[in-house]
Amino acid sequence: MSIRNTKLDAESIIKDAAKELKAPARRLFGKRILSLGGLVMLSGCNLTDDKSVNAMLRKISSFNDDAQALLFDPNKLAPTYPESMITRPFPFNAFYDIDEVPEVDASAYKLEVGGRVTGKRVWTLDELHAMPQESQVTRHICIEGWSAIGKWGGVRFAHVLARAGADTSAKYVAFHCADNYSTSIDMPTALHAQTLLTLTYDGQFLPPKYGFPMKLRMPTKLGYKNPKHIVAITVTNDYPGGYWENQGYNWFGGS
Ligand SMILES: Nc1nc2c(c(=O)[nH]1)N[C@H]1C(S)=C(S)[C@@H](COP(=O)(O)O)O[C@H]1N2
Ligand SMILES: [Mo]
Repeated sequence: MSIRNTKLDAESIIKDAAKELKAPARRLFGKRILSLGGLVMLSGCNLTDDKSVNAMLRKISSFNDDAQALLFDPNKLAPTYPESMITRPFPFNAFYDIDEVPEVDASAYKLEVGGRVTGKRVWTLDELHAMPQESQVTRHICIEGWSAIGKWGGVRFAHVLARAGADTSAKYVAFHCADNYSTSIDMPTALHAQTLLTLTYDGQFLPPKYGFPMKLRMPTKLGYKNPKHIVAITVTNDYPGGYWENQGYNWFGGS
């Protein structure tokens, strides 16, 4: 957002706020909110200087997360597609180039589940493969402006959480990855029927570029919320943030 030296520029404040206020929240308030008066009312901020404008934008942004969470229907399924529509080759994306994809050693690998859990905390890949497997053909949407249809297979994340004895009244599930990527999601999405801890891509073990040994796949969330190379999962009430979320991407990240 631009620096204002002398007087506050109402038009640019409204433009910035509109950007923060993504579609679901905008639907809640209609067009009325997009006046300076409406923003003052919603945020309780005075907007007398740049500092208060920034505080207002931060509030609007977290309000947007809250509104998305409120509007999230845990029983609504994302669209699925026939296998003939799979995008080939499926794109690779990460915060680094493809030649820097981490190599995770399958035999030494252990998944750690911690935080608010009372059950199984350390998992091998074999144990995950031994659980009932499901697959889905869904659309992955990246915030950078591309989308692609792919086929992932794995274990329902709700089943993993159940065996881990997770406190499903906790707010967040956080993920730490072998490449030091991180993200976190809301519990209703973690328990959604299409949220899979995937071990395969298109019928093969997940190749390194798509996140070996596992990627959490959620067709209800944007690409950056879908962590690859997961090594640790934490159930928590403390807001965990994430790699892109800490740089300003919307935390809820619904698609
Ligand atoms: N560990 C890890 N997970 C990640 C990322 C990453 O850089 N590291 N990038 C995210 C983003 S922005 C996208 S679009 C998808 C890309 O997944 P793909 O390579 O299977 O297409 O992974 C997501 N998960
Ligand atoms: Mo992305």
